[in-house]
Amino acid sequence: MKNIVVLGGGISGYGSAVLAKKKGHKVFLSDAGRVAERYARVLDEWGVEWEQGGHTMERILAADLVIKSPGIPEKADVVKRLREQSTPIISEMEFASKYMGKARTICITGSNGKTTTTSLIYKIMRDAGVNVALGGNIGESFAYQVATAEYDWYVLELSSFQLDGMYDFRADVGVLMNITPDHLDRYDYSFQNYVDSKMRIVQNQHSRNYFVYSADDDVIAAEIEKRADLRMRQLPFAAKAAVASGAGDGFLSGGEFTARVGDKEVTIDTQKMQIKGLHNAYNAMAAALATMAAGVEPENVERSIYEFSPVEHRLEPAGEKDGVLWINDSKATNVDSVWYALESMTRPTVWIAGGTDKGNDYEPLKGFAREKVKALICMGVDNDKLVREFTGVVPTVVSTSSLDEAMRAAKAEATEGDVVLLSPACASFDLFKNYEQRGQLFKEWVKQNL
Ligand code: UMA
Ligand code: ADP
Repeated sequence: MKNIVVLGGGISGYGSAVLAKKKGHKVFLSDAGRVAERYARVLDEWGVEWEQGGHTMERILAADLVIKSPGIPEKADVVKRLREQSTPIISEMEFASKYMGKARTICITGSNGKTTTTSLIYKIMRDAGVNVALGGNIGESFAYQVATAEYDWYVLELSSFQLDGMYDFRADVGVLMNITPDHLDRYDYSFQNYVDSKMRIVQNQHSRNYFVYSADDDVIAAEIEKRADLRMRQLPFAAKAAVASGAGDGFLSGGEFTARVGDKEVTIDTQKMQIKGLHNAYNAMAAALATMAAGVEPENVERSIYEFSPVEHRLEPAGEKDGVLWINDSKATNVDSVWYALESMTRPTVWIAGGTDKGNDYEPLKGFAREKVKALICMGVDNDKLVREFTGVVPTVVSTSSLDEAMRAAKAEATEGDVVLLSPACASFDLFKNYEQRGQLFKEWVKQNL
């Protein structure tokens, strides 16, 4: 029995606390803010001691082991104090993996495409009749599921914050979609620190494990080049140039991709998929490789990929009226995800962007903007930078400061055959609670005003 402290009482923390309690440890959960009613109830039901509104340092510093919620940064005072006295600090994933028995994991990370790829992998596994759960940076917490049910496979979306607290954990199948700058405020503004965090997806993998990764991503390719010690079976996927691997690979050419693992392969016509664009072809290739590595038969993989529809707020069609299609891509909170959104547009586009800028470099978007965007509607408290960057690049730039104003402006600009695309490249916190609320309000407006 260990004296375990769980920091943070959100979805990650309450699940960790329940699992630790179930496994017979002494548990104390501490939250500097408020613990939601629904989590408080579960903690009480399981007899977990907890506090909110502050961290009682004396009690926390007495822990043998701390499980830290991913949203709590290294620079938080409580974390610094624990580091000073070398208390082990791990993530929920690291902790829960110790109790999952013989279950195996497919773990997905990357700067963009995690949720889409994770959801698609989960669907393929479930449709194939596998006893599988979904967790990590999505849905119910991994730890809570380990505490309350038994599964053969876990499909886990992993953020860099979760990977940071993982040491002994080993993914049976690791998937790395891409690495582009994000969350640098948590990594001392060093891109390499963030890259190192993402590369933890391969740590401890041995020769029976699989690593699915984008061979088109220069950052990943450079990291693999540096690592002579990688012993797992590599499954690269690519669209630029085929990269063959003995274990298997995926390659997209002429709108069709073939994914092969060992002697099994599947061919997918991306035109027939419901998720569109080059990025979604990457996501589907990764999902096909990962699930075939987990033993799913190619015909099952094929059927589920064609059935899969966009996840909410990711290039999600929200309605069409008078020949104008409205698309909700509210989850596009960085430049790279917008690049893929614009890449996938096949009709003249009225583009709604803006919000809290994270130090964005808009240069990579200007090519597609010139080619496809007829009007940019800036939606934010401070639109100066966007207006400056795109004036002269697109024919019309309109500055607005509310969703209603932005939507009216978009409607006025759009004519038959156009798309109105909400793909902000920015966080939502200036005008909205989060990206979900921004996407929800977009969809409601479309429903009520078309
Ligand atoms: N808190 C403290 N002390 C502090 C700071 C915060 O106690 O110094 C408390 C807060 O008061 C709050 C709790 O910590 O009650 C919140 O913890 P958290 O921010 O880690 O949030 P959770 O609800 O536990 O959700 C987390 C992930 N959130 C983040 O990484 C920010 C969820 O990912 C994840 O699904 C969940 O754990 C289960 O593992 C969400 C996310 O936004 C989807 N992820 C980021 C992203 O996708 O960009 C990385
Ligand atoms: P994540 O969970 O990593 O944030 P999502 O699947 O939620 O990824 O997608 C986030 C945003 O990135 C959406 O706007 C989506 O259209 C875009 N996107 C999805 N897959 C990719 C990819 N492979 N590369 C770049 N952008 C992507």
